[in-house]
Amino acid sequence: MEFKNLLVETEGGVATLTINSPRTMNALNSEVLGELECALYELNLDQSVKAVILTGAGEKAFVAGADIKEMAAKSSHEGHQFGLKGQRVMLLIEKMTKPVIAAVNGYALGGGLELALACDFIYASTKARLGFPEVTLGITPGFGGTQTLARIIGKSRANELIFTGKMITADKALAWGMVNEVYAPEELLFKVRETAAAIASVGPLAVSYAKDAIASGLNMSREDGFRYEASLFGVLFSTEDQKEGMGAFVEKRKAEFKGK
Ligand code: CO8
Repeated sequence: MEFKNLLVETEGGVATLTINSPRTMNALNSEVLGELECALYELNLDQSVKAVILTGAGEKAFVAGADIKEMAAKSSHEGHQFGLKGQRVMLLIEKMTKPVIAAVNGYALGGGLELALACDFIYASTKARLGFPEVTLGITPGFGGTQTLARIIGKSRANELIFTGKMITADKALAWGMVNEVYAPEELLFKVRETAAAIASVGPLAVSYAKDAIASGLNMSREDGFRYEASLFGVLFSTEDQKEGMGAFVEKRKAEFKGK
């Protein structure tokens, strides 16, 4: 499918999805959100894709937020609908059966930071600046940020970031546990691709079930989470991938996983 605001490239089981409207700092308007929903849905169905990288075009921004110019004139009903549309994209990323890694190459603000946080983990460039400036516009985060951030960095740090609207550096985000690694801008995509390729080389069903167990477990009691983990673990023993993975270890050869 052709997109006006996105680039999709796939190589070696890794898809790179680039939001491509650098003149507006890759801001999320209704059209971009609609395209993201379609592209992510398609990538989720594509069995040849084992991991997805999400990044922004240009040198300045990952995504500088929801499109303020589009939002400015919205009615209460339209604002609600817009919020739900953005939340659908965030939830879709979380529910995808393959990992999505955010390569945060510049500003990740408001809806842009919500998008990055919806991914399974974030690598950032030293140029990245992260924050929730919504309060400076008289609104709150609306694509799930108030819910997601505190679960990742804890209530106190989430409060400080959201109440002040300030931006933090990539190093601070690393120290706060929002991003996993920080790299020089010219290294970022190479490093993200390296990690995505490592994920693409292992058992795709195992990765998918692990993603499900970790994400679902966060919304369960520990005991229910243990039970859920055990049931997924059991199901994997009915797959060809488990036979292949363990067989290859015993036969001292590289496993050839089929995702079955
Ligand atoms: N929306 C629309 N346009 C934007 C946005 C944005 N979020 N960010 C940047 N742009 C545009 C600018 O308007 C400018 O366009 P033009 O050249 O036509 O004037 C162009 O991108 C370049 O921007 P700047 O000239 O401002 O570039 P600077 O390098 O000086 O500054 C910043 C970069 C710091 C990123 C600055 O542009 C900025 O502060 N942008 C706004 C950041 C922001 O407030 N983001 C949060 C938006 S609100 C949000 O995301 C809510 C999500 C949930 C919504 C739920 C609804 C219910």
